[in-house]
Amino acid sequence: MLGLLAAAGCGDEGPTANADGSPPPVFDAAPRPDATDYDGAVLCGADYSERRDGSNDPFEVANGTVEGTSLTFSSVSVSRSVCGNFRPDQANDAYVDGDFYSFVVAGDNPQDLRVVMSVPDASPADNILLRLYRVDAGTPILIGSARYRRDYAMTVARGLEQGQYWLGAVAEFPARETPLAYTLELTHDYTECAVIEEAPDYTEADDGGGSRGNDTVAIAYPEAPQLTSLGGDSPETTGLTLTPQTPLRLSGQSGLVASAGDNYLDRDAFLITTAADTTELELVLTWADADVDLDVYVFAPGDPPLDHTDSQGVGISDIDDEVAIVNVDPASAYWIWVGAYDTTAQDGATALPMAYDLTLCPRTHGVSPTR
Ligand SMILES: [Ca+2]
Ligand SMILES: [Ca+2]
Ligand SMILES: [Ca+2]
Ligand SMILES: [Ca+2]
Repeated sequence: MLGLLAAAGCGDEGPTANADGSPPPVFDAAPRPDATDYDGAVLCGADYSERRDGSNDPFEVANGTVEGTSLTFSSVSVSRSVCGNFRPDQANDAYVDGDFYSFVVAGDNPQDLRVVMSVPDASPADNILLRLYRVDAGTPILIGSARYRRDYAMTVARGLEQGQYWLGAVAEFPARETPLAYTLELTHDYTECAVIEEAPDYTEADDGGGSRGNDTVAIAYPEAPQLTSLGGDSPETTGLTLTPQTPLRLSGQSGLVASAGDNYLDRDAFLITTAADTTELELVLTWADADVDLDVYVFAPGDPPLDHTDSQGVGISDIDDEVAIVNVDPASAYWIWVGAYDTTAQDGATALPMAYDLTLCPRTHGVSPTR
């Protein structure tokens, strides 16, 4: 379905350190009227600390440029960290504060990168986003995006080739009264979610002859996902609980049906519950190599505009084997949804109906699974 999102408004690399090693000049914009005058320096013990808040946003700030960190990530890196502040005096029309940092992936071997944002003083009222971009010929391409939920935001990007990348830390409205400190940590992704070959733990059963029995959610881009207007459809009741280190397999069939008005053909929803210690979920959707583009989403039950899959980034693509790693709450119900993207106007989706498998790997976030 969606291709990678090209972001506009990029600028040149920010200033690097002076020859004597001292910090680069600060190009902060003039303070806004009535803005609280915060000290721009951030001291947090990370490998790199934010230095020029007023100009480190190439997207929404005039003459803004990405803040160069000089950080390199390679196969010998243990971890790299960046810290900064969301500052209310940085607010613009789009959001409260956007901080963008560049770093380099080095070496001949592709890197599996896991970026985790922590904001110790965040409250549920804060709207915080984590972004990851690959820079291609000077243009930043969004390859990962995640919303801060409960106590972390995370995006995982595998197989990163050497080159320049950007991190983005964005605080949306409402603005706080005071700055909010955050840390971004880059580590090697250590997880694995192997496709299950054994018999499925649950097989789609309630779609009916017309493949509409379990649709439940419609997605018409760029609108947020919504309940279908079909009436009478409901998610498959799998009865399954997602327990850390216990992968499960769901199987289904994407039927040969026309669109009901949105961007998808057959849509299949499955109701599933997380265990008390499940706080991260990886999903691997597989199907035969043929002319069908399947996508997977994770929604709050009954509330599809609340899409937990916003972290999938590169997972939203037209390549086979969709992979998504999402932040989930413990002991909570979710709707897991598989849809066939409608490419019939381009004479596509010719391989329907198509059987698919969904391997679900639940984890406790931050706890290393056996590899
Ligand atoms: Ca900023
Ligand atoms: Ca900032
Ligand atoms: Ca189906
Ligand atoms: Ca269906």
